[in-house]
Amino acid sequence: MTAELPLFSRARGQGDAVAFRTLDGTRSYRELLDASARLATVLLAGTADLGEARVALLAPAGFDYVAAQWATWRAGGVTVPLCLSATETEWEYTLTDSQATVVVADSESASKLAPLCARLGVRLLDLGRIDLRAAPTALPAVTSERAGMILYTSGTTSKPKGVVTTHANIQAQIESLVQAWEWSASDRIPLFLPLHHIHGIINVTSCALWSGALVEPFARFDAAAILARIQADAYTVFMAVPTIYVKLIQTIEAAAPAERAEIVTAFGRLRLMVSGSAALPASVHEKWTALTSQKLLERYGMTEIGMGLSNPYHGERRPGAVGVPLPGVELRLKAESGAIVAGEDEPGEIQVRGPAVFRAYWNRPEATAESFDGGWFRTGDMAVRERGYYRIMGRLSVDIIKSGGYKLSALEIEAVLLEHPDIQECAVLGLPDDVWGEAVTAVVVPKGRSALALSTLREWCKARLAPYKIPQRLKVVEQLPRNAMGKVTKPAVRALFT
Ligand code: MLC
Ligand code: AMP
Repeated sequence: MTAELPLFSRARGQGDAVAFRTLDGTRSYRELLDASARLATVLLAGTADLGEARVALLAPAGFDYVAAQWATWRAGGVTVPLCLSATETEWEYTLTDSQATVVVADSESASKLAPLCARLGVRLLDLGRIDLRAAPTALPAVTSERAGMILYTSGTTSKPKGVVTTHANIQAQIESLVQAWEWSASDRIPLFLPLHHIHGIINVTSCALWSGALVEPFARFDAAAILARIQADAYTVFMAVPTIYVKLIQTIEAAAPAERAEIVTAFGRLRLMVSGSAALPASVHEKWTALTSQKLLERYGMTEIGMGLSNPYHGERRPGAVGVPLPGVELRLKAESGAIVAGEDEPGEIQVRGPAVFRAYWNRPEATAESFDGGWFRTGDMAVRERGYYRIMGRLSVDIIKSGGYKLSALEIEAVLLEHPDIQECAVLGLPDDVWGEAVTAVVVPKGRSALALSTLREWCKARLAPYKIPQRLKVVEQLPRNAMGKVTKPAVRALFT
């Protein structure tokens, strides 16, 4: 047998252990390896190695999704996960920017993508229709320095950038968490986070499958369905974004007293509950502990670096703090003065180095070069170290919004809003919100006397932006605040709300 990546040799050792469990039954590690080898053979279509060709994936979380991801990696390709709720324009951008040559999709997604793939000349494989009966062929030897994944992340540019990670980066991201949070083959975890971001891909799915654990996928986050499984003691580990904890608290508080007591006791039996992808308000942390007696473990990460900081598995989990560097992560704070922060209580930008840090932004050498400072990745997040633990203070860029754990670019949303026939000018920002962390807010100057309402604007946006990017609030103004140079300044726009 040819040399294979450790993820697959480890899976081989799991044999018939259950990898996925749903209402329809279970699927084993052996089945996952077999299905992915057959699908890899179809992807290869007679060639020896995909040679880092980009294979886009669009399917709900589950066995088929991971079989397609593993097939791509085993055939020597690079996965480009697409967002299930994106618009056709957004899919087109990701497919063309990544120069994907194949899309693998479930039948429902395949029918949505068919016209686009035909127009772009991209091969479309429908997971519901592929004939996987033929025996798998020999698969190429894929070394860990090769690229494995491109994840699109919004940032300080209008269009999302592709973050290229190698198999070695992916492995380092996984191993760091498996070690720190003591993953084992006896773990069971629900998966309800989207699979086009690392929280769902690495922290939940890949860490579980690396460890021989069990994943229970859901088509979407559905509080009632998940709480029923919690009551059935289905899991040992739980990972979510802060918005989900807020929504769970609301659901638990609305439950009848007997059911409520059962749910909170069942949560108390989990061995680990993690929050990340956005700031967990200390009040939510404390409320969760009061309700369930679980101390949430908050950690900090980013698509480009994997996870960087974490409260300890054993030891104090401090509300409002993100703990200390994870295994394998070198981290420093760089002050505005340019000096490296030496002690405590002095803020600086988080910069990270180590084997988990991504290789480059896809086809953007300048953006890649700008994002490194002498080999250290500049996260754009500010933090301070207090009594041994780091605390995130905010972001350097005013144009990045975090809503429900999704990172959004204000510039991207502004560019779309400016296409609206009744909008003259606009500024988009994230305003504090108890449920979403930040709520996407549009401040617009209408053209002439046009009337603009939030409901019609949201409706108009639906064809152009994924649902979570669509403004939740709207303020119509006669003019945007400008500085002496005539430039719109976001802090002044923000001040309109205070
Ligand atoms: C959904 N909506 C959102 C939204 N998600 N609006 C703003 N921000 C969001 N994030 C909209 C829906 O379109 C809908 O609009 C309305 O809100 C209510 O929808 P819902 O169905 O009740 O919401 P729900 O589906 O429950 O979504 C909530 C959520 C989801 C928290 C489950 O946002 C989510 O999966 N977030 C996780 C994102 C993630 O994985 N980020 C990790 C990035 S990696 P309407 O008009 O239809 O009513 C990263 C690195 C790291 O950050 O450190 O991990
Ligand atoms: P993404 O680019 O989607 O991977 O999002 C990464 C960003 O999420 C980071 O740069 C932070 O701004 C934010 N983030 C992740 N975890 C936390 C956390 N625990 N607290 C505050 N912000 C966080």
